[in-house]
Amino acid sequence: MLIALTKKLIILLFLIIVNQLTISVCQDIRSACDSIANFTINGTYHRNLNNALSSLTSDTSIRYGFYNRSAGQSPDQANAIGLCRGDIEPNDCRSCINQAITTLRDICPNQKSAIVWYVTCMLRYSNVTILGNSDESRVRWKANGNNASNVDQFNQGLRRLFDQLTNEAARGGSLRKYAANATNGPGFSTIYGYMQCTPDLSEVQCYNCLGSAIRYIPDCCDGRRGVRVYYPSCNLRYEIYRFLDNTVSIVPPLPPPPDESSPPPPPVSPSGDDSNTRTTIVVIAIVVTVSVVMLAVVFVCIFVRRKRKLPQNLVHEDSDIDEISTTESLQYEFAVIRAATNDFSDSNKLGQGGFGLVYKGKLQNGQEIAVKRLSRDSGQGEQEFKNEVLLLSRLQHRNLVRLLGFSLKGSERLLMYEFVQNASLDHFVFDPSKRKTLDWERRYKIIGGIARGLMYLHEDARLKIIHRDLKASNVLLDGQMNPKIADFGMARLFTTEETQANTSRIVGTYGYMAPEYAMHGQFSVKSDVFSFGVLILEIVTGQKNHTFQNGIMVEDLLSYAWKSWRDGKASSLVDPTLCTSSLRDMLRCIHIGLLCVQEELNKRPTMASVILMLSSFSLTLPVPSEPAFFMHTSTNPEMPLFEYTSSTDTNQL
Ligand SMILES: *[C@@H]1O[C@H](CO)[C@@H](O)[C@H](O)[C@H]1NC(C)=O
Ligand SMILES: *[C@@H]1O[C@H](CO)[C@@H](O)[C@H](O)[C@H]1NC(C)=O
Ligand SMILES: *[C@@H]1O[C@H](CO)[C@@H](O)[C@H](O)[C@H]1NC(C)=O
Ligand SMILES: *[C@@H]1O[C@H](CO)[C@@H](O)[C@H](O)[C@H]1NC(C)=O
Ligand SMILES: *[C@@H]1O[C@H](CO)[C@@H](O)[C@H](O)[C@H]1NC(C)=O
Ligand SMILES: *[C@@H]1O[C@H](CO)[C@@H](O)[C@H](O)[C@H]1NC(C)=O
Ligand SMILES: *[C@@H]1O[C@H](CO)[C@@H](O)[C@H](O)[C@H]1NC(C)=O
Ligand SMILES: *[C@@H]1O[C@H](CO)[C@@H](O)[C@H](O)[C@H]1NC(C)=O
Ligand SMILES: CC(=O)N[C@H]1CO[C@H](CO)[C@@H](O)[C@@H]1O
Repeated sequence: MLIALTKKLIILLFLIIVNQLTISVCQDIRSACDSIANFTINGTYHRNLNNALSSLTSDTSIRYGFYNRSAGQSPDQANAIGLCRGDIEPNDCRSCINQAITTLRDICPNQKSAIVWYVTCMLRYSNVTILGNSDESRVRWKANGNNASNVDQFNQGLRRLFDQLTNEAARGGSLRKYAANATNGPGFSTIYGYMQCTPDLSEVQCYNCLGSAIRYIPDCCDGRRGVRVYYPSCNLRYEIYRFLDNTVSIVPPLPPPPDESSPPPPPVSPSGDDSNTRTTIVVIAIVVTVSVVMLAVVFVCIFVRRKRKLPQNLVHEDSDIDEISTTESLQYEFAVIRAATNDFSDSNKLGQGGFGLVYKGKLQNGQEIAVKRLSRDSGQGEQEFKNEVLLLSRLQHRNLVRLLGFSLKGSERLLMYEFVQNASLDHFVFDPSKRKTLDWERRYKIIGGIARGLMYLHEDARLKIIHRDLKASNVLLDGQMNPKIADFGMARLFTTEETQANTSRIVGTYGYMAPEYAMHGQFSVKSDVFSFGVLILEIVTGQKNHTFQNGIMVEDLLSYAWKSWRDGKASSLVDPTLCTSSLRDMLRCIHIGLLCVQEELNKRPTMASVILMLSSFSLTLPVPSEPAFFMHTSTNPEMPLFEYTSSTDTNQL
C-alpha cells in the first residue's frame, strides 16, 4: 500500500518534471524589451496591458495556437499576441504563453513593447498595432555549433525544403501559417524543419518575412547543421534530427537511416500498469537523474535571468561584431606599407582599379594585403578622409572585401584591404578555358553571394551605400571561390564635384550603367540593381556586357537576352560550357536578370526581393518589360546575332 502510494507520487513527480522540461526550456529564452517607450507603473497603459495579458489565453476554443488581445484606447492601447509552434497541443500552448507572460513581466517591468521567444511559443506586446503588420525589426538566432558534413549538399537540401515550406506556410490561411517537413541531406542524413508566420499576416507578408529569415542564415550560421531564426512575425528552425512533437506525419523522401549524431529521443513517461519493484527502482533512478538535471537547468536559468536583468542592450546581444572604433587603430605608417609592397614595385602590381593602382603586400606579421594607391587627391581634408575610411572599415560582410586600414602622407593616400586569393570574376567568366572551371553550382553561389553583399550595402549597413560601379572586375573570388565585392563606397571618399567631373571613369563601364545614371547622372540603389542584372546575365551566358557585332547587325547582351526570353528561346543564352541539368535554375536567373535591367527603375526589384526570388523557386516572377537600351532591329531577324567567342557548340536561333 505504502509502496503503491510512493510509486504513484514518484510517477506524478516524474510527469511534472517531464512536463516542465518540454514546456519551459529556460536556456532557450530569447527576449527583448524596448526601453525607448516606458510606461508608468499603475498608469493607464499598465492597466490595459494587464487586462490584455490576463485574458490572452482565456479562449479555450482556439485550436491553432494563435492568441490576440487588445485593451484600452489609443494612445494607451495595449496589444498582445501569443503564437505557438504549429505542432503544439492547445493546453501546452497556453501553458507556454502563460509562462512567457510571467517572464516578460519580470524582465521587462515597465516597457511598452516587449517580446520573448521560447522553443515552442512566443509572446509579444506593444502599444502599436500588431495585427496585420509584419515586423522584422528584431532578430534572434541560435545555431548548432557543428557544421554540416557537406555544406554544399546540405544547402541544396535546405533550399528544397525552404522552397516547399515557405510556400506552404505563406498560403496557410488566416488561422495558421505553419509548415513542417523533411528532406534528404548529404549522405544518408535527413534535414527536418518548420517555418511559421503569425497568421494575421497576408500571404505576401509571410513570404517576405520568411525570405528575410532565410537570408539571415548565411550571415549568422552558414553551414551549421541546426539553426533557428526568430523574427517577431515569423520564425524557422531546422535540425538533422526529429525535434517536432508530431513528426509522425512528416515522412522524408527516403527512409532515414540511423544517425549517430542525433541526440537521444526525448524522455517518454513510463506506463503505469506494471507493478514489479524493478520498474520502481528504474523510475527512481530516472527521477533522481532528471531532478539533478532539472536543478542544473534551474541554476542556469537563474543565472541567465540575472544576467538579462542587467541594463544591457538586449537587441544586440546576439550579434558579435568587433568594432574598431578609432581611426588610430586603422592608420598605418606610410613607410610600413611601402615596405610591405616592396616600394610599390611592378612585380607586386595586381592591377589597375577604378581609382588607382593596386599592389600586393605582406605585412611584417606575415599577413597578406592588397594596397590601393589612390591616383588622385580625394579632395577631402585629412579628417574627413579618415572619418570616411573609418565608416567603410565598419562594413563587414563575407561578400565584401574588407578594408583594413589606410595611410596618409602628403598627397599620398593608400587604402589597405584584405588580400583576396583568386583574381576577379571577369578573369573566369570571360576566359574561354577558365570559365569551364566555373560550373553552375559555383556560378549560382557567386550570384547569390554578390546579391547578399549588395543587399548589405543597400539595406543592412548602417550607412546606405550605393556602389555605382558594380561589374565583373569588381567582384573578387577568394580561395573557395566565394565572391567579394571590391571598391564599394569609393564615391564617399571623393567629394561629389570631383566624382561627377571626371566622367571618363563612368564611360569606362558604360555597359553596366542604368540609363538614368548614364544619361542624367542619377544614381540610386536601383542603378546598382541594374548593374547587378547585367552581371547575372554575363555570368549565365559567359558573354560580356558590350555589343556583339555580326555583319551589319549590332546588338547588346540585354536586348538579345530579352528577345530570346520573349520568344521562348532563353535556353539558347546559357553558356554552352555549362551542363544543362539545372536549366530551370539558369532560366530563372536570366529572368531575374531581365527584371533588374528594366528601363523603368520602379519596376526593378530591390536586392532584398532579388534574394527572395533566388531562394524561393516557387515564387512566381513578374514578366519583365523591355530592358533599357533595347535596340529595335527590323532587318532580317532570322540571322544569328549571337556568337560564342570560344565554344565549338553550334548555337542556332
Ligand atoms: C525605461 O526604463 C528602463 C529601466 O526599466 C531604463 O533603463 C530606460 O532608460 C528607460 N527609458 C526611458 C526612455 O526612460
Ligand atoms: C501599484 O498598485 C499596487 C496595488 O494596486 C500597489 O501595491 C503598488 O504599490 C503600486 N505601485 C506604485 C508604484 O504605485
Ligand atoms: C506608443 O508609445 C510611444 C512612446 O510612448 C509613442 O511615441 C507612440 O506614439 C505610441 N504609439 C501609439 C500607436 O500609441
Ligand atoms: C565551421 O565552418 C567554419 C567556416 O565555414 C569554420 O570557421 C568553423 O571552425 C567550423 N566549425 C566547426 C565546429 O567545425
Ligand atoms: C514533404 O515533402 C515531400 C517531398 O518534397 C512531399 O512529397 C510531401 O508531400 C511533403 N509532406 C508534407 C506533409 O508536406
Ligand atoms: C483576435 O481576437 C479576436 C477575439 O478576441 C478574434 O475575433 C480575431 O479573429 C482575432 N484575430 C486574429 C487575426 O486572430
Ligand atoms: C583559387 O585559389 C586557391 C588558393 O589559392 C587555389 O587553390 C585554387 O586553385 C584557385 N582556383 C582557381 C579556379 O583558380
Ligand atoms: C580622369 O580619369 C582618367 C583615367 O580614368 C585620368 O587619366 C585623368 O587624369 C582623370 N582626370 C582628372 C581631372 O582627374
Ligand atoms: C562596353 C563596355 O562597357 N565594356 C565593359 C564590359 O565589361 C568589362 C569588364 O567587366 C569592361 O572592362 C568593359 O569596359
